[in-house]
Amino acid sequence: MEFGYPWWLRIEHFANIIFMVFLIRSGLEILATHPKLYWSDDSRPGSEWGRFTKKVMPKDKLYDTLDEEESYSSLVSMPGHKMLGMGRHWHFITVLGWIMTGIIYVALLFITGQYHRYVPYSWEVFPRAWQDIVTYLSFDLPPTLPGQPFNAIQQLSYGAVIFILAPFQILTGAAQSPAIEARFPWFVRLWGGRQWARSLHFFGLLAFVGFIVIHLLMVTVHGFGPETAKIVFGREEHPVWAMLITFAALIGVVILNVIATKYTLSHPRNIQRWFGAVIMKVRRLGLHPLTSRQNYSKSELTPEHRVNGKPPDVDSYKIMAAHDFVDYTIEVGGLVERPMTFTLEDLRTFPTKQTQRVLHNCVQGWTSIGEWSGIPLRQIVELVKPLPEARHLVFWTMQDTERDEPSAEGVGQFYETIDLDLAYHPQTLLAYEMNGEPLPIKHGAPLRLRLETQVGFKMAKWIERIEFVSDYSQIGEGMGGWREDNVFYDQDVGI
Ligand SMILES: Nc1nc2c(c(=O)[nH]1)N[C@H]1C(S)=C(S)[C@@H](COP(=O)(O)O)O[C@H]1N2
Ligand SMILES: [Mo]
Repeated sequence: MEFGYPWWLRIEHFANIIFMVFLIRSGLEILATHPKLYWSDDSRPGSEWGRFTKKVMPKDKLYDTLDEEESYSSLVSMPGHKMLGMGRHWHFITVLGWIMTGIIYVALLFITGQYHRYVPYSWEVFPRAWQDIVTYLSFDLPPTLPGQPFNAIQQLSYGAVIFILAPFQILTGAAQSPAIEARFPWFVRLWGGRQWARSLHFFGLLAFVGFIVIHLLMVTVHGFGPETAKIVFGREEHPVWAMLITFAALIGVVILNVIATKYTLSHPRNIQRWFGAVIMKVRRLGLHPLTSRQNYSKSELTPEHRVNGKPPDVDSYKIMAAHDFVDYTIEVGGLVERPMTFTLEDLRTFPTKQTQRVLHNCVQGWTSIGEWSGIPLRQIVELVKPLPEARHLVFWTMQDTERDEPSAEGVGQFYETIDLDLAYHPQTLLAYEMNGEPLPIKHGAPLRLRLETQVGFKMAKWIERIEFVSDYSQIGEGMGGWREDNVFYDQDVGI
């Protein structure tokens, strides 16, 4: 069999460069929002094994995880400047492209038989690969394997990147999806937990970066002209042209990144709408149908569950809290047959109290495990009877973000929407207790949503009203929630 550099392989190689650059940069943006890595799913402050921030958090006052966020430069991350929403859009849109390219690439490798070049068919290859490293280190070039385009160390490292590292990165990424974690808790455990998966995903990044650096170095060592000729023309010819075309292509990639970054920073809403349309279709198809089946053991509960969002800082709320929320009511209305109002006592005396011990995934990357009790939302929905045109539920909260969290990027009443079918999921809960105690104020007292297949920001705390609507385009900025409106997240976030 003739091993070469067929046209499809060369196109794939170039597409891969573009996708990898965006994946790495947007991945760093996601890291910046919680620049700490842990081994334990508690994400206990101070227990991180790796930190990529200089910020020191106060010990004496309540801070939330938004205060820990870092702003990285656009030179490092995509798009930079604390734009997690945009980082996520770029990461997910490029990962779709990257996976598709990868599938086509691997399929073509097998169809054409080119895959043999990456498979070590004899144990001999391993000692030879070691020999090759020694040869390189003595500034010499190792011989290629008989009948192969590569030497032993090349064969092993290319094979490992394609067949081990790439799938590893996809799987550790998937292990960070709340929907997948909720439906297949064993899959999270397989990696040693959610924070292990996140840390391993980071090691995957380091491995890719290491590979890219050494790969570029080796291309230079072997001869930049002839080597780039293989990947530009398919054979060793016109080395000078090959070099020029390679440089032009690399400059093209840089220009593409500059334009994409500038546009993303200046028109985030457009990116959110365009990329979101694609990403949400994939999420709705793949992740939306998954239902949560979690039940962590009591011993796994996080002693200090992390917090995001600042409670209502207003007398009416504080007085209500001082009276253990006896005056609290929640209104359920909108497009329903029977609008209803419940007191906390009404909810507590519902016969179907449900308790669940679950992993909470903040969009920022931290996790905690908590026990939540309340009533399944499904039962409220069945009581009020949504009209046929009702499609979404809006959760209005008592939090005025301008008043309560002035550092947040946005103003107005915090709200989130969910699709009606999520309201029917078995572990979708209106929770009034946490870890066996009345819900603490910082976790959303007296009532908060628990939605175990979605990212944390959907789980509105301090709820005061639930409204059934046919669509949410007339609410706020029309994107489906306060976070969607102000920081450009997607409305449906199974990952
Ligand atoms: N009203 C309101 N609800 C909110 C938030 C908020 O800022 N305001 N933050 C959300 C986010 S981003 C997360 S991760 C979870 C955190 O829940 P916890 O503080 O109980 O851990 O609450 C969600 N609900
Ligand atoms: Mo969050």
